[in-house]
Parts: sequence; C-alpha cells; structure tokens
Amino acid sequence: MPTPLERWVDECAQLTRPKNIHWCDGSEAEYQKLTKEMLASGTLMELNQREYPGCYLHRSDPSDVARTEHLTFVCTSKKDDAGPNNNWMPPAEAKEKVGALFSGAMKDRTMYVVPYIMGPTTSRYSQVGVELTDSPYVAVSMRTMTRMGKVASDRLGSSDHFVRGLHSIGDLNPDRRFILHFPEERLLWSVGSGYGGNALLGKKCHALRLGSYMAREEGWLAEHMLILGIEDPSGRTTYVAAAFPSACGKTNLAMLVPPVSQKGYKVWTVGEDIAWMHPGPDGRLWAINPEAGFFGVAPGTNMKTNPNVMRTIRTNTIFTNVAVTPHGTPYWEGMDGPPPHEAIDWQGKPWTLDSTTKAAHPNSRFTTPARQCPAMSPEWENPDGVPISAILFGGRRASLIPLVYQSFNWQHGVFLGATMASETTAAATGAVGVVRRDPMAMLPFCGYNMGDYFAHWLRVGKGLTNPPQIFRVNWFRMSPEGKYLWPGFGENLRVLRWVLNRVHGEVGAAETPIGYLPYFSGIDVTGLDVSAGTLKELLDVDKKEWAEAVPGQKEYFQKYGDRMPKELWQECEALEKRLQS
Ligand code: GTP
Ligand code: SPV
Ligand code: MN
Repeated sequence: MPTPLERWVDECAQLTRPKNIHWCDGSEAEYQKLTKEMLASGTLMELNQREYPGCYLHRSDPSDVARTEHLTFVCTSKKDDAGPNNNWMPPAEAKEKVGALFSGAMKDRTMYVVPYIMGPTTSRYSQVGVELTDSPYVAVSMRTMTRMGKVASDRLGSSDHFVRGLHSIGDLNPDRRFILHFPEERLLWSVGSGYGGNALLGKKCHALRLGSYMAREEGWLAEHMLILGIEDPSGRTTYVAAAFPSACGKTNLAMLVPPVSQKGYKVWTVGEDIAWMHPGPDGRLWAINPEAGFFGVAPGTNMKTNPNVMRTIRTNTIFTNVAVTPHGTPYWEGMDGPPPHEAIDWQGKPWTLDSTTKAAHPNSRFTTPARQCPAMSPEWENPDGVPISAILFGGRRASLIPLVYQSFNWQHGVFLGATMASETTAAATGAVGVVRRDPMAMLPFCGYNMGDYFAHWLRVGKGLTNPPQIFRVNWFRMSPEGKYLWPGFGENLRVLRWVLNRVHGEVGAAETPIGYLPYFSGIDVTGLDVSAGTLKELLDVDKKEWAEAVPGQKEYFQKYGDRMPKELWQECEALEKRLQS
C-alpha cells in the first residue's frame, strides 16, 4: 500500500512529468552532491573558499528578486474568508488556471521530494511539510532553513497529516507566476519564481499564511516576529517577541550585541523572522522558532550593525544577488571597510566605484544555518519554547510614532498592532518608502480575513492569565532635516531595558492619550550623542498630529466591515476622547 505521501508524489509527477524523482534525505553527502551539480550548471558560483568555506553565490533571474504580493493568492471557498487583505481566487478556478502551468513543467528536470519539519524536531508544536520542487537551489536552501530530510520523513511516517507544497520555477516569467494557498486543504502551489518567500515554501507560505489559518482554528498565534532573550546583570532572562515588517530590523534586533556601555547584559537569539506562540498551562504565551536558518537582508549588514550574523555567514552560506570582489568575496552596500574599486555586480556585470547603480541588489540575501550564530540561545530548540513577557510592534516611520510606548492593556495592545503602518521596503516588488498599513507586520502573510485575525488576537489574550505586555517601538523617527534621531542597532538595548523595567514593574511611566510613555529619565542615554532635546523629539506625542491620524485608522478598519471586532472600534473612540481632553 503506498503511503499518502507516495500517492501525492505520484499524482504530482503525473501532472508535472519530471525526468527523475529524487527523495531528499537531508544528508551532508546529498548537500555536497547537489552543490557540485549546481556549480557545474552555473546555478551556484564558488566564493573564495579560504575566506568563505562552503559559501556560494547564486544569481537569480533579474525579474525574480523579491516577493511578489500581487501574484500571491489565498484560495478559500468563500472570498470573505480570505478578506480584503488578500488576493483571492476560487479554488477550482485557481487549480484549473495554474494547473495548466504545472502541466509538464518538470519535463527534463528532476523533482526533489523535500520533507521538512517546521519547529524543533521533537516539539509537539512542530509541523511536517513536504515540498516538491524542480529547483536544486530550493532543495539545498530548505536544508538550511528547516529540519529537512530523514528526520522529517521519520516524524511523518505513513501519516496523511502534512502540508503539501508543489513548486516549479516554471519559466520564471512574472506573467506566469502564481503563489497559491489553499488553507482548507493545507496545500500550496507556487510556480514561476525561485525567490525565497515565493519558493522556500516552509517559510512564509507554510509557517505564516497556512500557519496563521491553522493557528486560528487551534487557538494559537503564527506571527512575523523575532524572538530574543535578554539576560540582565542579575542573571534573569526575559523573552521578547517583536513584529517588524520585512526589512525593518528583525534580524538585527534578534542578534543585538550590547554596546560596552551596557555592562552585564546579554542578548540571546531564539528566532529572527517567525514565531509560533501557544498559550501554556501556566497562562503565559510560549514561543518556538519554526525555522532552522536565517534568510536575511545583506545590504546594511556589517560588524557594527550585526556582528553576530557577520560571523554566522562566514561558512556554509548561500548568498543570493550580492556582488563579488575580484578577491572572490561577497560584497554589498554598507559592508565594513572601504568599498572595492571594482566588483562584479548582482547581475554579473562589471561594476566600479563610479557606477551609479548598486553593486548588490537592495534585497540581496544570505541563507545561513541558525546553529552557526554565536548568540543562539541555549533554549532555541527547547520543544516547549520560551515564555514571552513582552511583544513589540515596530514600523519604519519618519514621524508621529515615538521611540517606544506601552499599551494600557491587551486589547489596547491589539489596537496598537492593528493600526501599525510602515514605509515599504525592497523585500517586496513595488514602490519603496511609501507608508502603508501593515497590521502586526502581517499584511502580506495573514492567510485569512484580517478582521477575523484581530478578533482571534483578542480571544487569545482573554485566555491568558499572564499575557505579555504590548509595546510599540520606532527606531526610524527623523528630524525635520531627515536624519535618524535614534542611533539604533546595539543601542536599541536601552529601549529594551525600559521594556524590561516595565514588564517587571520596576519603573513608572507617563500616562498619555496614546499609551504609557517613558519619563525622560526612563531611557538611559548616557554616553550617546542624543541630547535632551533629541530625546524629547523622540518621545514627543503631538496631540494634533495624532487627532489627524485617527480618521485614517478608522478608514482602514472600515474595509473589514462586519468582520471588524467592535472592541477595536471602541479603542478608536477611546483614543479620540483622550486626545480631546
Ligand atoms: P525580513 O527578513 O525582510 O523580514 O527583514 P528584517 O525585519 O529581519 O530586517 P533586517 O533586520 O534585515 O533589517 C533590514 C534593514 O533595516 C537594514 O537596512 C538595516 O540596516 C535596517 N535597520 C535594522 N535595525 C535598524 C535600526 O535600529 N536603526 C536603523 N536606522 N536601521 C535599522
Ligand atoms: C520577508 O520578506 O519578510 C522575508 C524574506 O523574511 S522572504 O522569506 O522572502 O519573505
Ligand atoms: Mn520576514
């Protein structure tokens, strides 16, 4: 009797007609073999193996360098269940239309059967998925990003309970590119792209879009959040989860290195992109990182902004769309030291210091194993997860939003997350720098109607006797001259210290219409180039500006019609009232 997996592989092979089928075991030997084949075919290029052992460069198709939100669909039977936050196609229509693109798509190619686990191998919160792909780059990347191969097929056994993901790079033409989610069947179909979030199906497609859908059914949260532990000088470790939109600072914050001025503090990384959080028997929220690797933004990464990841990516890393120096080492804008006089840019073209174009693509990335990160928490693979004491929501906002403030309670905190907006970045195709609503940093990743998602957040909070405290942060507030007011990166620990103090009831706060703000003495700026005036600007709450912002929030909520929970409307009204008084 064939297993459910064997039957499904067979069905997909009938449709896509691969030349061979390779069942991935996730072994080192297999990784070496696939790498060698990709070096031979030109899919990978060797970097300087003395300086970057086991590191390779991949150049993607120039039209396939970021997530494509307009080609991403949630295919629920009812349109309203996908909500105005998602593109929608009826499942039958989607299967007919995109089935035609899959038909014969793997002719002359190998189909890799990639079983994977999202989450620590033995955790009851973890889930098995299987991705069928015709891209060896995807197969080896999945080995870095997930627990891939035999561990996963062993956990699956002959069970039918796994997320099915069918992926083909197709012809890479954006006109024939679709990223489809069928949450009712726990099924993913992705064709026409080899890019991370579109093609490594365990990540955004499974862990977030299908994950959020399952989380609502089962009473937990699947979120676009980093997870970190802060050990203070007394030896106490407090865990924080933080949602920032794509390319807004999760990886950097997750690996923060305390500056020398912050003696006795240590930050432990648990995750840097996704958190699965379950209510525990103790009434707290417990988080696991479903991933095993980092798919991080390269530009701007250096020994000052993120020394831990710079150390992580020196071995066993695939760089995608970065530039290469004549010395064979990777290069991107914002790397340490003076830029090279010449390089080969991300498209393989000669580049010099005089070039007006970027050497690396603004969304160039590294794929690297988490276990290589020197800051990895000893708890990062704990099957029970870590208990979360604080949740941060942070966007990229030049104005209005203070450096940090705290919600009055869970419901108000959900309102703070729901009204988040942020400037768009190069992580998705489209305009960069445009402020858009991005509730909980989940706009591109919530696999169902966002009105229902807000209601789910409220419900989860009600079930927690010891819920995390909720905060908003903004590292990106600017002076009228367009300069960042806050130094950011390692110095963000000073803000986290205020968060910790609030969580542990160790510091007071000013009650303002928008929430609890730090007193000026609450943020330690000793030794920083941040004047009293600048700190005042960072923490300023301009009642008039806030009053002007509320209609936009209401207009956004209006989109969700009767799916919008009344509690968040009440929060709007309460905010307006507080602003008037
Ligand atoms: P995804 O992987 O797309 O989800 O992104 P991410 O949220 O992990 O973003 P990441 O940490 O890679 O940060 C991306 C960009 O934000 C880089 O250009 C960083 O230099 C910049 N950045 C991160 N932290 C800070 C900060 O504290 N201050 C400032 N000004 N910029 C920051
Ligand atoms: C993001 O865009 O938020 C990422 C990169 O983390 S990707 O996996 O491509 O979505
Ligand atoms: Mn992300």
